[in-house]
Amino acid sequence: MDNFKRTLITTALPYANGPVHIGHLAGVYVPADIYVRYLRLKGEDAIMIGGSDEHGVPITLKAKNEGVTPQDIVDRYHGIIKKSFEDFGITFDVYSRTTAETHYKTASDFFKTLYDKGEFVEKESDQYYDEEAKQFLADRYITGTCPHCGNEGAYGDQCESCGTSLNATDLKNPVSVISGSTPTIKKTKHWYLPLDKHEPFLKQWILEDHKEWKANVYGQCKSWIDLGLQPRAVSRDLNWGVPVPVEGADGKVLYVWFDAPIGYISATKELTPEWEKYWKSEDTRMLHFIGKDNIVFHCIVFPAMLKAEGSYILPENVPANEFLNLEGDKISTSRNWAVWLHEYLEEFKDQQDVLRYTLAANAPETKDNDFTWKDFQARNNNELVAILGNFVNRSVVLTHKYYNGKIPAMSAVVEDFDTESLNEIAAIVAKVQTALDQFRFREAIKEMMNLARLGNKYLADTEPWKLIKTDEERVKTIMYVSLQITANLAVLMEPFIPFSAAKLQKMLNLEGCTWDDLGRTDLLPAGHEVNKPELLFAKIEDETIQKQLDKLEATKTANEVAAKTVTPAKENISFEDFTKMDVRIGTILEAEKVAKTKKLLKLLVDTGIDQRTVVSGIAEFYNPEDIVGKQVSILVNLAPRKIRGIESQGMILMAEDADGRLVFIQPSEEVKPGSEVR
Ligand code: B3M
Ligand code: ZN
Repeated sequence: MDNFKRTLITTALPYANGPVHIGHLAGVYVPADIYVRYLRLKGEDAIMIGGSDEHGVPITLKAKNEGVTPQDIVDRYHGIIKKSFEDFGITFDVYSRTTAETHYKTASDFFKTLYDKGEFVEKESDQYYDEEAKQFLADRYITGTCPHCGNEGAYGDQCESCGTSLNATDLKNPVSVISGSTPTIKKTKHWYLPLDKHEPFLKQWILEDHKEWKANVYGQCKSWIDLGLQPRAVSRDLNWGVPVPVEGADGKVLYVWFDAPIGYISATKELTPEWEKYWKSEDTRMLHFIGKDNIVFHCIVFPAMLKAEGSYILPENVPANEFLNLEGDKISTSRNWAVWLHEYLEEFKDQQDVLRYTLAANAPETKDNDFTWKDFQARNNNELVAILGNFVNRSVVLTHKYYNGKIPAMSAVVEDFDTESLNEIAAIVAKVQTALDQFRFREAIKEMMNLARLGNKYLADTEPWKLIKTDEERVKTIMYVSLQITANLAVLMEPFIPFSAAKLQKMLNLEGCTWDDLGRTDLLPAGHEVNKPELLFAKIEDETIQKQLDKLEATKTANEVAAKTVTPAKENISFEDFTKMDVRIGTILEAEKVAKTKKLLKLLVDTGIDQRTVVSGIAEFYNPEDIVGKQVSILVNLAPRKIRGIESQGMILMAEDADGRLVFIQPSEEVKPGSEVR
């Protein structure tokens, strides 16, 4: 580990405004947990820091929507998140939260130090202000009409309809979310971290001194730096957060991205009075485990803060991951497109390791990746059950069958294949280690599984169940070898699938092994007794998977309906544009189905002007015989179009509801055909 004496691992602090899902686990917490377990097994001084990020505007908005306080929101989700992590065996040394008292003090002091050192610049800017509520409005507190697509519900920072990112002052007809009034513009003062000033340092430190960082991380840093770094505001006008600790800053709090990374420091303080050893000595190696959307904060902003403060170390590496998608779609909390960890455990009780295994084997390390339930099932059935579980089970079962559960001594009858297989253990362990040292977790877990493959193949090739009748001596050797592979597996599995590792170690009566023991071929000495076999994994049936797929399908349908209910408004048109449409009331004279179609009816309509043929896609909702004589609205000056070979002259206007059901638009009393609609 070079010249480092200890490792400080930080993991992104999830926002406490929703539960955590598989994307969180795959991107940050499973890799970090694998890594810290690995270091602990090696006997190294390593700690893993985590906690909930409990500030920021979305939390205050959620509270407002629910009519509760922000503290209520974060209390609720901090609890849920913390429990999910525990359930999945994510072994934080401390899991804190940014509303903790220690954190307020730490963040506040940090700001004060930078302030006193003159590390900030103060600037005035224009900001929307709600005169009724008497407060400045964060971008998310303003809605208005998107200047690009006309969506009336666009936010001050982004239009979710067309995806454009906006400045609050771009919105047309801005409205305050708090009071519903039209906000005014007022001047406000904020403190900025002058990243431009730190640019030369960051350039050297990242682009020259850390060329070994993952390509996705290095690349993102490079493009930020190449664009030129700008001062960043570190305060906000908001009443939820750590108050800005200087005079005249009433109503201002630290920007959430300023206080959140300091949360790593506060949590370490909670963990140990020796926290400075981890944060302030050059022989500590600090690693930030994060997702790709957090790269700029951890590689540029936070290091600039730490550098400006002066007494802290900087991260040695930031092994950020890309995103995990779900069944081909972006995971989204608002669209409920996710596999929530607490829900997973309801369906797959005690099967944490299956998810840990799948997510690590499929980790989005170099590019975005997709989680599919089919792949999850295949990983479980074809790998965990068929290879690992099967091998381990056969070793233990045969040991009981042939030797009453006692490890046999290796006999004098040894073939090359036996020795080669024993030697292969250390070779595989070395590969796992190399991959872990380089944060290549997919490869590491693949190699771990290769040890099980080795064992499985060894048993299949040697077939002790056949030899037992003819060559008892060789079988002793075979069983000895496969039990050593099993024992090594029990230890090697630990960082990746800790629940199963613990189960297997218990089954083998194997205790206290460390990473250095791996590769040994006497982990289970002759005469050592193992316990009764227990299955480590169970097959997952198609029905179980189908249930999950159905659940997602239902979410999709619900989202489509919801999206339709609130179709965004179209762009404004002029009155002239409107008058171009000639809409009349007409009477349906004849109706018949268009052959070989499901949806189309051919209608003859009296428009008052003439009688004309119109093809209309309403056959799923109306029978031809029921609609003859009905009055309907018809756009008569739509250019004629051929539909299924029939010339359609105009269009019947229909109302369409969220389910796609079509109904006629009729005058409330009978009028003369040809009456104009306007
Ligand atoms: N809460 C953002 C996120 O969850 C943020 C991370 C903070 S890490 C200091 O993506
Ligand atoms: Zn828009």
